[in-house]
Amino acid sequence: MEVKHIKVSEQVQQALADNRPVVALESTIIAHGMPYPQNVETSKNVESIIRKNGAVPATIGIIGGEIIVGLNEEEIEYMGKNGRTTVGKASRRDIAAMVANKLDGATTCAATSLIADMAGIDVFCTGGLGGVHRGAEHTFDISADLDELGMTRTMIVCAGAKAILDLPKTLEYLETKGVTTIGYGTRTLPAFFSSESAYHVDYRMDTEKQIAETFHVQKELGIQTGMLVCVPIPKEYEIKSEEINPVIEKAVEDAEHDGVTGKDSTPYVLARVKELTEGRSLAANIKLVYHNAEVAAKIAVELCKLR
Ligand code: PSU
Ligand code: MN
Repeated sequence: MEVKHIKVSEQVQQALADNRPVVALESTIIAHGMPYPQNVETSKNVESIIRKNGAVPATIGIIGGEIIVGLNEEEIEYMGKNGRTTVGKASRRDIAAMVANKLDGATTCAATSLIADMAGIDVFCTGGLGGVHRGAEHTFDISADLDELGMTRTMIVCAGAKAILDLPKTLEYLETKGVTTIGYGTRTLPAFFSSESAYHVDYRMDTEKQIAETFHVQKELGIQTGMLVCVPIPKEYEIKSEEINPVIEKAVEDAEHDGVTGKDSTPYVLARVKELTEGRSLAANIKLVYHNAEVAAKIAVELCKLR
């Protein structure tokens, strides 16, 4: 399918035309979510894990106003190196402005799932989803990721939401938007660094096939919402909530103290948590993304069998 302003790489185009599995990946995690050069290295490894599990990776970003689905190695390097300078953070609201003004943008979960849908890709894999921020009753800070899930038919595979967010409010909001939340092998909502939280997802599903079938039925019914699949971080890499939550609280306080708001809030808190844990949070973040990539690729493989 051809969409104006979107360049789909040849590999991805071919895979889609042949009904072979494709997994979309975001670039905000590269440009703003992790430091260089670990970001670029992680992104390359994620792509190779997706390939090993039978799917074609399609990392999405905007360079010089061109929306690219399937960034090549050079382009990923460019995103990873320039995240703090020229490459902005692109959510739904930013896409047209960046394209028209020939800017660089790293796409968030919201923008990536929207562009994936435009390109005909069903499954999108990331680390953590944005959500309702703590104190949202005062700041109104609710990630556009949640509304996007409510209106775009992409499946997002992630490790749940970070405890920098208000998890119960995030779940309430998803319910309001009509988004099904699925726990991969778990009934509790994974909390990113920790494999469990005190809150429940809607459904526990233990196989990729079950998840693919559910998504397929939703599409057959023409229900115009996304679906959220939460994969717990493997136990051996998790940081227990007793340990990580006080760190997160400190990072959120520091953000408030420094007057950080809006789109700068998430990257600030992520970087601060990394400093405070002396890099342990980054190591856990990388491991969970690898695991998500494996699960997402397997779901994409199962989905192709249903079409
Ligand atoms: N959470 C993470 N790592 C990330 C992000 C969220 O653990 O890199 C990024 C994702 O791209 C997500 C975005 O879509 O931050 C959400 O930002 P905001 O809260 O400003 O909507
Ligand atoms: Mn926000």
